[in-house]
Amino acid sequence: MPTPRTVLLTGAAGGVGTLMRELLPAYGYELRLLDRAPVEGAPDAVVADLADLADREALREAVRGVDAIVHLAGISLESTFEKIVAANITGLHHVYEAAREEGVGRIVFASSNHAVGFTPRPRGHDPVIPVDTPHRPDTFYGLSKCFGEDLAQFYWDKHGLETVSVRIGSCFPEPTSVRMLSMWLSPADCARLLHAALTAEGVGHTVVYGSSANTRLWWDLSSARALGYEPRDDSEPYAEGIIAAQGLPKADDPADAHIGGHFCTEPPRWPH
Ligand code: NAI
Ligand code: 15L
Repeated sequence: MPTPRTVLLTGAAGGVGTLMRELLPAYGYELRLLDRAPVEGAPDAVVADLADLADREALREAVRGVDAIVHLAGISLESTFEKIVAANITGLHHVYEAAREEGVGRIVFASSNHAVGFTPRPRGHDPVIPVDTPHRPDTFYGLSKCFGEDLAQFYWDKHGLETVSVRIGSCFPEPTSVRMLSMWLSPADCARLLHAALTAEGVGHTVVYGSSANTRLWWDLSSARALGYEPRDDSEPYAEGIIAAQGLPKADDPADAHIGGHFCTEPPRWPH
């Protein structure tokens, strides 16, 4: 795959989108930005003026002429089933249809650790979690990411549209919890991983875990490394401070039993 020049970045106003808007241009990409919320500092660059994933025409216009899509937009936490369906299932379908109709060859899809959130955390000398571990969603949100990975596989098998599904751990400027010492994806490593996912040859549909080279890593980065991803960051320098402030997880706390953490145990927090 020749390095794509023009990349549509959906969810550009969000946390990861904001970080990637700053970091991806250094790899030579010209970003086209899409979000339903205003993208601070880049109003002129937003195509289709505050486009929602529900708007098929706006999406089609947004993808026209781009070489690839980094799809971050959507509901990023647990919500009502209806809201999740609208943005993460119907909206995702609209993105894939727009890409198919406009001949865009590759999508990098922001999947999540919550697609496999009920997977038990490895303890002691347990092997790390392989990328082909069964889906075990911990929320409607995680369930939508499982659907997204299957949709990606379907569009590859049926239409030859390639996807790298990145099961992102926790992508924030710094790790802020003991759990994140295992899951952290530094912004710089996120940009490295997205660049690898955009440029690797013949990915078909590839699923990778998205974390930095954390000392306390729970999952297997080999499918990401096979794309050319070489993480350079490690959460370990933050460990002493975080553990001193928060303590180590208690072995009998159910929120600490699975990789999805509190997503596995907290009751829904949205109004019914
Ligand atoms: P975020 O919630 O900060 O950003 C999501 C963006 O999508 C927002 O700017 C929002 O306005 C936009 N959006 C939501 N629904 C939309 C719609 N219907 N039409 C157009 N735009 C819409 O989320 P964040 O943290 O930046 O995550 C980005 C992606 O990565 C999400 O898909 C999330 O599920 C995934 N992810 C993020 C992780 C993280 O650590 N930040 C971990 C795992 C997955
Ligand atoms: C996610 O999927 C969320 O989008 C993000 O906000 C974090 O909660 C992250 O997972 C995590 O598990 O830390």
